[in-house]
Amino acid sequence: MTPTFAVSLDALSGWRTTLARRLDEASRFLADHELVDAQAAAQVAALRERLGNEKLVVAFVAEFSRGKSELINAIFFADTGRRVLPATPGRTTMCPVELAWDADEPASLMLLPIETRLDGLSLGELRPQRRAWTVRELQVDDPEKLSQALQEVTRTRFVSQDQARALGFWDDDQPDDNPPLDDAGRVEVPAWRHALINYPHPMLKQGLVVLDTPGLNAIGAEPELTLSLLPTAHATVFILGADTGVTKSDLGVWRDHLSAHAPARFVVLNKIDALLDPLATVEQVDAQIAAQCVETARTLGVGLDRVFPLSARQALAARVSGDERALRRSRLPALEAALGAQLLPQRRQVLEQTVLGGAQQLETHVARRLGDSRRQLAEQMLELRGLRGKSGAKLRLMLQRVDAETAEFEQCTVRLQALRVVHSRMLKDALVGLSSDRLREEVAQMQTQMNASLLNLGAKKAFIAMCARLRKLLDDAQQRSAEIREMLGASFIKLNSEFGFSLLMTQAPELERFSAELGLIESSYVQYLGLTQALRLSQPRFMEQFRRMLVSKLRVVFENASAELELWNKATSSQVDSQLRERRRNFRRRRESLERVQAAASDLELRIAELEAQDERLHGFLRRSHELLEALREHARAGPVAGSDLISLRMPLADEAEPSHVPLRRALA
Ligand SMILES: Nc1nc2c(ncn2[C@@H]2O[C@H](COP(=O)(O)OP(=O)(O)OP(=O)(O)O)[C@@H](O)[C@H]2O)c(=O)[nH]1
Ligand SMILES: [Mg+2]
Repeated sequence: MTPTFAVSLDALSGWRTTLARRLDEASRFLADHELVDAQAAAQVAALRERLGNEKLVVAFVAEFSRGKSELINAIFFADTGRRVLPATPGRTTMCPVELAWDADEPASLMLLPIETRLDGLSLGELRPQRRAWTVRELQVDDPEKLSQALQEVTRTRFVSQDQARALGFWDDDQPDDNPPLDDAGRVEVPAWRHALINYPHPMLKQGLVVLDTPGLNAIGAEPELTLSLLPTAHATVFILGADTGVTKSDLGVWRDHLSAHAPARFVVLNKIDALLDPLATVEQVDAQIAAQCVETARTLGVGLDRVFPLSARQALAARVSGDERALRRSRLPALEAALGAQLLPQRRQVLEQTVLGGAQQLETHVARRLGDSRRQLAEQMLELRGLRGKSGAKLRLMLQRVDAETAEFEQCTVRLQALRVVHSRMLKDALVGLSSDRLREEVAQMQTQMNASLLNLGAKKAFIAMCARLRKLLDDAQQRSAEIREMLGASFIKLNSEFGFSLLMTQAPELERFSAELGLIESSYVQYLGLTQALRLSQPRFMEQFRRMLVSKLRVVFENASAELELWNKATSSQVDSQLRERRRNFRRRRESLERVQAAASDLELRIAELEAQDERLHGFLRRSHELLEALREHARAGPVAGSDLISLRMPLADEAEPSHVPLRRALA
């Protein structure tokens, strides 16, 4: 049997937890023994953060009343024994509702008042501003109270026409789409702009985020929802009513918001229970459902395997009463299985690659660090062994040689200084194109072009032109980082041969990933600009909101690209610093051991034995780091296993099997 979505999600999350634990074990060992520098430690921390906070967003999108909320109830909340999200006639979800779990916060409902639209701040900017939100604690163990509290997402208010216009719910140019007026001439608008439900549901605890949306064709839909939340969702479930078929407005929602995100779209033909007909046989009804699925797939241009006929209402009722047969009849399990089969392998692959790459980098880092230390130990041993039976005069000569070699080595500092100057200038040049100032300039230029065109009809063109300029900036940065790599590579070869460094050039960061992200933003915004809604951009308030949202999205891409470039450069130059430090320490050590041997000849054998023991210990560190990182990689490659027992996968903890608990520096003391 195909595992259900919940079981697959469970397996994924169990896998992630184990990966995080293995990474913790490895990184604890590396830190305890000082086998990583600050840069590598930062990389470990970033990887750890990703493993812990990975989110999986599933959005439910449809016209009004197709059964989005009911379907979410059936998939996620049936265990409460009742309907939790409002989904009965007349209880329309008025604002986007995000369900997630953040263990650092109490279970709560956070509501953003609709008036916040007037300030022009985007949802992204308002998210961290707690004061902007109305917070209600949720009583999760009382389903009745819980469901009562959540009724809040259906709340509306009546405002004057002018206020409605200012809030974006009234458009004089599109009178047909405007909401009806009450007797006093007032307009009914949503009370809230966005709702966040922090709820300790097992699936939400595992990093799932569920997005319930209000009917999208409605005038006044939040641009942030269509431009930011939907395009970044990992899967989108589009819902139709079997009783209504694909209506014109359903098609509008599909075309405007979903047609661009092909790989993770699911189409649900809900309410198949409404097709039951006392005068028809079961087979006849089934044939009718099948025919409707074919028709739907054809109209929307998706594969038939993407269309899922079901009844959310029956599924919820069946789950609440624990009736397995009725649940199968509702046909919900097929959708859940498909969601699991689509999403989880994709997530798994991303995480696996991240972990494998991270572990490999760490291992290279550790091997290099330990390799350097061991090489230096070997040199010292060779030198001391050569002293066996040597006279005092010979010892003095050797001391002089160490001093001469030290002086010769110190000449590298001038060269390193010059290298640093060139490197930092090149880096600065590479980063300037990714700066936020530069980004702002580009957006400002786009805006000037948009404003110059009549009714913003040239908006799309100006936007596409700006994206092309931004892509060029990313390409330039990539080109410059290749130049940096070339320059450093050539210098490293010289430094290695002239001064005995073992500097290693790593791959320059790939900025293509950021170009791809830019492409994603471009395609979702182009879609938006192409809509009839684009006319709304002629309203200054919407234009401002659009600009802010765009800038905040682009800033993330550029900041990440710039951070990655900087990190790589830092890691590369910190390699030089740490080797320089290590080499100096080594010269000092050589001098000290010669001095000690000079003081008492009997110390010689003792010192040699000490060095041998140190080397043995370092070898043990190397072996153990390899074991720990290999265990991490192996687990990453194995992937999630449904129903796996985490305990049985347990590796011995670092302290149980490790040769000794001594940091690298002390091991060498
Ligand atoms: N017969 C039948 N009715 C259903 C089914 N699913 C939902 N409904 C009903 O359809 C109506 C709308 O359901 P909701 O879940 O509120 O729909 P929605 O898409 O969230 O609607 P909005 O929040 O208004 O956008 C409610 O009266 C539900 O009880 C179903 O599978 N069969
Ligand atoms: Mg709803």
